Amino acid sequence: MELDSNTYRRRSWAEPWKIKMVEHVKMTTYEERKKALVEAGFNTFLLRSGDVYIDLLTDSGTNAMSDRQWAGLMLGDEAYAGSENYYHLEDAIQKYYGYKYLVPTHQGRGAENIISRILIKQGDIVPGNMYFTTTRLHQELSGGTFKDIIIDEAHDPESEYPFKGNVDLAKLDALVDEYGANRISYVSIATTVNMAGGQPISLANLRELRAYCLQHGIRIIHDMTRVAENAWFIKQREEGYADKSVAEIVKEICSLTDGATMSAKKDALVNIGGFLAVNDYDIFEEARNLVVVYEGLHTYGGMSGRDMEAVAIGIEESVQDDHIRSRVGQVEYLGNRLLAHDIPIVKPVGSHGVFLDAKKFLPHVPQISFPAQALAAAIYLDSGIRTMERGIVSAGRDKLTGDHYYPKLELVRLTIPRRVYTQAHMDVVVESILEVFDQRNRVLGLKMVYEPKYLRFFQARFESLG
Ligand code: P70
Repeated sequence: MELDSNTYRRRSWAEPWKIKMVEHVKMTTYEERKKALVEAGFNTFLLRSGDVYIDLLTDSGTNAMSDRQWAGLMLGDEAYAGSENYYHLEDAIQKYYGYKYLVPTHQGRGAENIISRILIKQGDIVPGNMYFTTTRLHQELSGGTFKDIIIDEAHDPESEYPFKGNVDLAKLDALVDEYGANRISYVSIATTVNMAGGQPISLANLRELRAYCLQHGIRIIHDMTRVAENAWFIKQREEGYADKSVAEIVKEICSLTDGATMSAKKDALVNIGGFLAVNDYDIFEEARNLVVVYEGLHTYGGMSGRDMEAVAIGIEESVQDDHIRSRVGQVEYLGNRLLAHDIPIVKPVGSHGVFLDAKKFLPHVPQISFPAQALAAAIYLDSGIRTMERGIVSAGRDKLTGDHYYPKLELVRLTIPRRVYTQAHMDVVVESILEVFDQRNRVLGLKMVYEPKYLRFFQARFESLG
């Protein structure tokens, strides 16, 4: 029998790897989970991971490294200065992202601190495609004020717009009119937009933004934490990109920006690491000087040599079409199964997780009783699955009025670590969400009893209202 040449083409998003080593996970009883949850003050960040069955808290630093990355660890050059691995990382960043200069940091927020200190002056405005918690805090600590210029669709969980990470240029233009371009430190662009549900920006929008910014002399600083995932959506959804590789699209995105902060703990498939990358030599020089104050010498930042080696290899693996197809495919599998049961989630399904719409899931819980926090607690109680609140607790307080921000999006994030869980794990997650949905009227909301000053969601404590 003659088989046509397409017969062996891979049709499913099935993983392009097999498992060489396993880590056992623990199943717990309802009583054990209840005790752990109360001890954690109903905050999933405060649970011990030993009490967690499937950990969907974050995709940050929770990735499984490849055999090549583990082998790379053995090539760690732990010289204090001028480590070989630094140069390998620099090569990878130049080759795959196209940025000229590298300043390594211990993780993303280290890079955010440095770039904010360099570019933001007291009283400046920093527009961006939705806030991110650590990014906005560093902007504020440097004297800036973040302004959201993302399109309105991004704040609507029901909108199926394919590029909900896009910038509304009219919103940016209004800020330029009001404050003047010289009070705008830079435009902060994230790929993908975490707080909107892992939603991408299109290249057409980024190109338009670039033209506007060049005209007004405004820089674009790229939060490239999930840039390969953003590139995958461009390949799927944007006209003219279907035949381009993810690697090509990633490079094109980066070329439209002036510099980037990176948490390598996501896209780049490692457990720790990050960097600042810029094209302007003067900014590089200042950053290279500041990094020795906050992170470490400029050839390691906060990373060991072996960490830098793993990041360099991870960057290369992260832009392979097969890898990204399966990574996003798994997230879409989970999202589509939940949608089939009419569970309210942010649409379209995002790149790094599925986001439950807690306002719709628990319509009887007012936002001030922290519905997303309460829902994350209920899911843990049901099954030991750990998720993360991304709503009013994460949004924090207005630094001027002291009142809570009341974000439109009140979400619970089911974040999928890369190369870690199987399709059967995703099925168990669906079972648990369906169970909690059936019993949703029993979830009554929470009261905050301890509130830290900075990034309160990490350590806040709650009590149940019933
Ligand atoms: C998450 C993690 C980190 C992150 C990010 C974007 C778009 C910068 C960073 C900072 C970890 C996290 C951080 C704050 C609150 C909850 C969780 N996101 N930009 O789980 O990078 O963590 O390396 O300093 O997503 O989404 P880093």
